[in-house]
Amino acid sequence: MTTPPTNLLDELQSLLGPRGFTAAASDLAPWLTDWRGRYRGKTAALLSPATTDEVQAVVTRCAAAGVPLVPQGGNTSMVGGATPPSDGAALLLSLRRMNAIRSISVTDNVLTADAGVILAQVHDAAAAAGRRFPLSLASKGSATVGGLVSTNAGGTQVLRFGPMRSLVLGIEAVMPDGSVYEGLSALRKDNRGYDLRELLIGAEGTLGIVTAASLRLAAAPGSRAVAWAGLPDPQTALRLLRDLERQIGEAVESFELVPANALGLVLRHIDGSRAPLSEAHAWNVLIEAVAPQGATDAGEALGNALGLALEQGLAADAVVATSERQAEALWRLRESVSEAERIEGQALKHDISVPVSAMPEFIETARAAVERRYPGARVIAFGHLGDGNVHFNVQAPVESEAATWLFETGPSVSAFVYDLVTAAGGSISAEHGIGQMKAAEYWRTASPTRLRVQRAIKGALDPRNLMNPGKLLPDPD
Ligand code: 2HG
Ligand code: ZN
Repeated sequence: MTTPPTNLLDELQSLLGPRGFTAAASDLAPWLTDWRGRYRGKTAALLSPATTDEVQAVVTRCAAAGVPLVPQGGNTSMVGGATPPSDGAALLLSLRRMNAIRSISVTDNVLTADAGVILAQVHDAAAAAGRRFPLSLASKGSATVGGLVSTNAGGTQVLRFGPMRSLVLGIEAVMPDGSVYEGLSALRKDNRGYDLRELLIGAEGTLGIVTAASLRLAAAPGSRAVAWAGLPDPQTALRLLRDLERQIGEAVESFELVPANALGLVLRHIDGSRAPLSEAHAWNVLIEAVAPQGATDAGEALGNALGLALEQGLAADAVVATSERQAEALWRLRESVSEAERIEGQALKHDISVPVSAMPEFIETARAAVERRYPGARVIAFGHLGDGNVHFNVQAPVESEAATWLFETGPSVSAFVYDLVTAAGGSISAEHGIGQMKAAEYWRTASPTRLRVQRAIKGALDPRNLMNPGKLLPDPD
């Protein structure tokens, strides 16, 4: 692979102007490394088009020159999905300047946003229109619409509303040949054969550049309540979830599992965090319940339901936040787990899923198996229990040199975890995608038919492998 030719760079520079083109090392640096600091890439220039027409012009010119593009949004990928390859052959294509909310229709319940719009901006715009966009995650202040679509992001409200795939009604994208797929849509029903929208969601930028999306909105909530409960094990946690759903149904929107070791990291590393319950518990759950407008206050409903659950021994202790500030503080404990883990030291991340019913036992048996086979390894399994998805992260033994352990032992630990997941009928990527981090393990564990069909799709749409090379699928030989 060679670096992009100078005449192409000159052409792109005059096309995009000073705000849309930079080759200065200091401008490039922040975007060449992922959030976790695990991958470092190289590129000759950062391209920041401001419109779909400009993206189209960039893709067309790069396709003609045979130069690959790596699309990037908020750069919060957990799997090195938005980091350019280290050979410097690809150009980095940032969508962050495309940051307009194009339209909102409260009648259609649809918000259409450019790819570079940040999730928090979508939340605010939906709220200002008396609606809400029901997908949230810890990186909501930086994750962009394009990245959320391209990774089929999940987050903490999947329990009720599903991941991005359930919330994207339409997509506009520039395809690898430079044509524009004008698929923005308010349609709830559209059965015209193969669905390009479904293909582009979760494609990790390997089939085209998402430039905008039409997002489904939900009714604004009447009230919300956030609670924290302590309990002995994941089995009890799942029983508690099902009991709360029996009592207050769909009001339960989030049910997040936090083990004592994850909470411990947050309390140690995150300023201003305080233990929510008077005693420590082996496991905790954060619960959010939302009531529609005109219904009983969510706090009252959740408080009563938790009271009955406590009487049945489905939790050892629980507290319901009595103010928005307390509710935010509880959420902050949960949403800071990644950051606290990062401060503690690099971890091996495995965002895995198994059927919900199997998850409690999986967590305990897999944890015991990993700790037996890799003495001193610290398993931190937290997250979206109600979706059958936890982050089964593994930190190096305290006494080890973490970087060396991760380098030498990490691949074997990950393969071990993925074999357990595969044997349990699960997925090695429930949320974060494959990126570059999991590519080899994905090819190792996926069925031949699945890989063959995925490669055929890639080959049909991007035969020269110019869209985010090195991610998701193996580079053609
Ligand atoms: C979460 O659920 C994110 O907080 C990040 O998906 C998980 O850091 C992780 O492993
Ligand atoms: Zn997650």
